[in-house]
Amino acid sequence: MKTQVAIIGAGPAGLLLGQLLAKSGIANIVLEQRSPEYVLGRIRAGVLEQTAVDLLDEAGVGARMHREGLPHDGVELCFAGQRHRIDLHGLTGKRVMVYGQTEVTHDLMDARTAAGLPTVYEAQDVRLEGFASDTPRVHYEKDGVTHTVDCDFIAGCDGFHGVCRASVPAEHITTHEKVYPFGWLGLLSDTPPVSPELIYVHHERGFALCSQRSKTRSRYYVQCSLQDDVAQWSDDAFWEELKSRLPADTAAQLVTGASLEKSIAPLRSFVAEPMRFGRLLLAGDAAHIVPPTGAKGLNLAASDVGYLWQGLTEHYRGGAGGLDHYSERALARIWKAERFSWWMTSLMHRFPDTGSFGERMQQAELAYLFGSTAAMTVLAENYVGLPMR
Ligand code: RFL
Ligand code: PHB
Repeated sequence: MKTQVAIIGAGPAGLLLGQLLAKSGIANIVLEQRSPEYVLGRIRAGVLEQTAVDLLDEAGVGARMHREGLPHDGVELCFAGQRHRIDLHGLTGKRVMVYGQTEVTHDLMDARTAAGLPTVYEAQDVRLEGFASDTPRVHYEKDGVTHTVDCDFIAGCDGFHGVCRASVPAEHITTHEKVYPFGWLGLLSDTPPVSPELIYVHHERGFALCSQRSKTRSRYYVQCSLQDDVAQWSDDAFWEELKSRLPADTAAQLVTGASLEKSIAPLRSFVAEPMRFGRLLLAGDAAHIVPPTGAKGLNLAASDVGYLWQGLTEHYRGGAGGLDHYSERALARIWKAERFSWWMTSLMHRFPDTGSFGERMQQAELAYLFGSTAAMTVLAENYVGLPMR
């Protein structure tokens, strides 16, 4: 078959790009190696910046998000047993939207089906060819048959472990990486959130996060060892560990219940540069990873897609330059979000080598933060998301 843009990966980046391109009259196909059920079963992000909300609206998939999502005006940080609120809206005039990645993906999948746009799930052995030329191709296997897609561009939206970045010859790509010596153990439950806003907790036993998906569904995390096996963590052990890291009055209000999902995520900072290789364009986790502490991963995937959509639209309208600046524009925003996510992670977690000096530095930084409107504004403007330039 022939199309204009072959999109690899049906995560939020691939599906959002497909929807926006279709809106601009640009033909596209999405090739995804997993089943739709598998894609929807991954429990990931929960916080959307206004920029991501605007792009979902632009793609015409925002209706349920505005009905069911929870706008949050603030966020809390807890240290030395004290909860402190950052007034996001008061400090920046902006807020964030709590709406799960699962729901975003669901809405995008439904819109793609309703628009009759071609999507191939369980596309195996995707291979890229000729992206250094003007006539790239993608090959894949489905039900034992090999298929070929001739296209103008390949959009690599296939996540950190995908085939697109891996297809770039090593001499054309530079990577930067930091791996953190701990993970996050997450638990999802049908219990009301312990507090109306998110609470990020600094504690000597390790970091914890109280998040949510709705007024009746909660998502909690505790920092854990990378050697931990999720099977060793009973629900009771999780709740006990979480309570031990919360202030006593907050722990007393925590409603516990059976887990719907429990998993361990490693933490990593990673950037690949550039993001364009001839007619292959990377977007989202395929090009960069942030530790989840700043809630930036899904939001960066959305802003990459925003820049890519603008670039491809300009290209097809005959305007020069849009795609030439894609990588540079996207990376300028990515590096700032990498910095913020690394900073929040460094501030809030217990590291093996934190020691008493490191602990005092974290305490001093947190004490400074809550004594300074300037410092709180810096945190708030990064948390709600920097503007797309
Ligand atoms: P995805 O979601 O990984 O989707 C990539 C898709 O590509 C498919 N694929 C392939 N398809 C065809 N052929 C191949 N060879 C393929 N290889 C892979 C995969 O099956 C998949 O469907 O990447 P995308 O679209 O770039 O989206 C990125 C986001 O998923 C990610 O950044 C966020 O989930 C990160 N993240 C968070 N981001 C936020 O903005 N706010 C948060 O609150 C937040 N919390 C989180 C997070 C990530 C977490 N984990 C588990 C990593 C919390 C956690 C715990
Ligand atoms: C989540 O709800 O999964 C979540 C929220 C905020 C974060 C990370 C994850 O920083």
